[in-house]
Amino acid sequence: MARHLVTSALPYINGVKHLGNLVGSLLPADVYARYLRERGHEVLFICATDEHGTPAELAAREADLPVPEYCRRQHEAQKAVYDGFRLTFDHFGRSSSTANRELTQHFAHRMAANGYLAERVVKQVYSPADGRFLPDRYVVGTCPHCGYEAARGDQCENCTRLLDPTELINPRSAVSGSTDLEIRDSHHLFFEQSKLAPRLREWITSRERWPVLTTSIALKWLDEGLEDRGVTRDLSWGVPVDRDGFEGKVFYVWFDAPIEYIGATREWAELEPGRDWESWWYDAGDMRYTQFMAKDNIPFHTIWFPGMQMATGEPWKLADYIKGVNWLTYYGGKFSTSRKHGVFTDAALEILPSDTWRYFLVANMPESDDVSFTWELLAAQCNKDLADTLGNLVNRVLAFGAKRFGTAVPEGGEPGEAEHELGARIAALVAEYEQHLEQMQFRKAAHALRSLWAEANAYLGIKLPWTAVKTDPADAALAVRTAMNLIALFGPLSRPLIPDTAARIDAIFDTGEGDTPAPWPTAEQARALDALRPGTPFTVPPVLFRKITPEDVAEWRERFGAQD
Ligand code: B3M
Ligand code: ZN
Repeated sequence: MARHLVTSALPYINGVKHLGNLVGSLLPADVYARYLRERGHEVLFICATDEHGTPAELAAREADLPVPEYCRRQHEAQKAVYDGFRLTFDHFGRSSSTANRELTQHFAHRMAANGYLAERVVKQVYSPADGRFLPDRYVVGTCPHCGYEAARGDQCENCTRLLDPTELINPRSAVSGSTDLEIRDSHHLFFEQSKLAPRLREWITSRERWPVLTTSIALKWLDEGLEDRGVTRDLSWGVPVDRDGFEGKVFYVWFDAPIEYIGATREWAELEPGRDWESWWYDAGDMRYTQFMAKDNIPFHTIWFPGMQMATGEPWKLADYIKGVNWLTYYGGKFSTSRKHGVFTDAALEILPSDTWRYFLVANMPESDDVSFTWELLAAQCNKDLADTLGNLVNRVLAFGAKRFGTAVPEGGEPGEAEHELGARIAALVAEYEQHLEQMQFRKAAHALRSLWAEANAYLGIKLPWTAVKTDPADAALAVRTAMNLIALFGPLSRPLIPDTAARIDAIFDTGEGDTPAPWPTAEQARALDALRPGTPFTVPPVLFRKITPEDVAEWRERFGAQD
């Protein structure tokens, strides 16, 4: 069994996130972490809120709160939502922690000592109307590369290129809209990442089986040439730069944010004696580190952060695998936090159980391309897969079993060809499912899980115990027992995707193990389908998934502003 570190990209602090953030990093990371734990690996699953930078400052001002208080509240609000989605972080930290401040300052010292941070005077945008220097992303204008008119000064959302605000055509202040912008001098630290380009290229090209999306974005960046980038800002909210002449300046949010993966691990370790964070990060050759993120974050994780780690000259653990995904769109348009377009995670939990969301989002993960979310698709797929294929199966089998044979797994009948063939197919599907989860092919994993549920229905469709019971009760009992065994397998197998439902399935059969969840089945158990002994008491659970009605769809379209 191996040790695994799993991190999800850190959600930014300025408000509850939308479904795109969930599907892009948090959820796949959780499914993977859960799967690894099921298979007996030691897992540390780390996430945190990314709290620095101007958007936090501005959101706090809008909420009329001091920034630290705003961040504290928003952290708690996000944490509650992630608990609602059953995300099993070992620690959900905060990039504003002391641990992260110390690590960030340490990184900067090491990078400077090794000649990767250079001091430069830069021309910076100053807005007299706003009375402040404008951070990059608060200067907006036309992208010089693709012509997108609402490009931000740090990055063009349209073509994903990193920008410098002075490159923008027709720049204006995003705070006040003022076009009266001055250029003033300010001194800053620059990360000379181009010096690391050969090492980064060698690292990226030697990675095995990375997703094409990840590698292609990383190589595109290297091919275009790495530019030195400023890592300090004229702001008050952030990690202070502890260097002479830098009083009043802080590190750029993208400098301290990835370091918070380490910071949060240290926060986790500080919570209990005996935990150590260094073995996960420093000289941690024996451990496998997997990162999850949406595609806009890929450059920061394939180039920027590993470059920072290399530049320290210290043996920080680099990612072994970077899973990047495309966008989930809302009716083909952008989910947008700022424009309040699409479904927010807190609202999502108000209308449907978390398992419904988890299943749908995993089954439609934008792995090979962008995927468009629609309420119609959600309703159709969840009704079919969750309510019918799984939910109905469970209820039908248990209700019928209870009625005809009593509330214990029935005995009688001898497994024959139908059961042997079924066992072979189930074992093969379980192996396929495991492989997809291991390789983080989430859509395929959801497909395999759904196929497992469907096998149970197909088997019952052949055996028809509801009618067979009149002519051949032993064979009907065999069919019911076999179906119950399948249902029992669906508990552990469904756990990474739909943990609440899995727990309800686990609770159906009283195997004498108390509250201990059923273990992940071995290949042999999947094939034999007889782990559940005759006589095992069971209860008939209430309906697992209620159907989504056309009225629901109409209401949600209205509430969340769907447009075709
Ligand atoms: N907070 C993602 C974003 O807000 C950013 C990820 C940081 S990961 C170190 O778009
Ligand atoms: Zn552009």
